[in-house]
Amino acid sequence: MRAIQVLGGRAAAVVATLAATLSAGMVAAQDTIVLPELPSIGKPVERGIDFQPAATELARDLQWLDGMINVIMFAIVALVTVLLAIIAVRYNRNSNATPARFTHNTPIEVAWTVVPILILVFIGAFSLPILFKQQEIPAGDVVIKATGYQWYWGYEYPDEGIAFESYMIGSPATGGDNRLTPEVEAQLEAAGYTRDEFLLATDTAMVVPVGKTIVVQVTAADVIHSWTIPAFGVKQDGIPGRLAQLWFKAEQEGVFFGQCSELCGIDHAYMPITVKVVSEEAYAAWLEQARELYAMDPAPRGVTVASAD
Ligand SMILES: [Cu+2]
Repeated sequence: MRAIQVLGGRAAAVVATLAATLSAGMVAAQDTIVLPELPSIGKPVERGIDFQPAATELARDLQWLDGMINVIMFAIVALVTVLLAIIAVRYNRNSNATPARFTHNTPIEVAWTVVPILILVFIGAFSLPILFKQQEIPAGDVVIKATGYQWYWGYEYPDEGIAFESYMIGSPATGGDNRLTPEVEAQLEAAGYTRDEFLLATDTAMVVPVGKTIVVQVTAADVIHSWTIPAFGVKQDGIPGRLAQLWFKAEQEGVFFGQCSELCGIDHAYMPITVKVVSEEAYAAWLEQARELYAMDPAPRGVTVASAD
């Protein structure tokens, strides 16, 4: 549909964009809007076992919480292991032939009830504020609706009248068959991605300004999908007929990746999420072109899109 639109009346815009694209030395696969070159930050790394670098306060919070709870967990595991070892050595049949036969010890029972309660209250005192911070949705500077489809994501900027789809580079919609062929590799490179970003990179990306509160309304059109960007510390199921929300404020410019995180059918693995965090100026420039290129279908939809504020 976009292609038809472009052919129909956007020839001048396309030519201008194409010229800009060529002069910038990079050609996007389908997305003809040129963005400044961005570092690729939020993605998995070879043999990585840690979190992706936190790019929002939310992600920093929950990575810190994970570390704190890990300390408690390892301390408990160490304590139990030591107790088991002591008992195995000191109270086996050889070293303790006649065992004591009591079955109750009130002080110990009180202690092993109260101490875990205190530990849980301590964890709750830190985890609940972090949970509430994620779940209390602030007024967004930019509101975007993300809709999961089998198997791609659709993005709408209702306040800007923008709507576009985002397909994995190498998926059937971009002329591939979900495999990394030399053609797909060329497509990736042309769009500014590397070979190892196959399965993560999309033809179009959600574009947001750095340092602004972004509210994403997540839903789905067919089955349940899940929208996530690990480096932002956000994940939300998109459920048909419901509108859930998440928010984030990205602190650095760059490209961030996520993948659909709710098993949604045969091509579940091939509907990644690409978010580009750009400067305010670059965002304004992108918006201007996006309003032309991705103009929302003006036909009445019978559905009013909710706004966060
Ligand atoms: Cu999915």
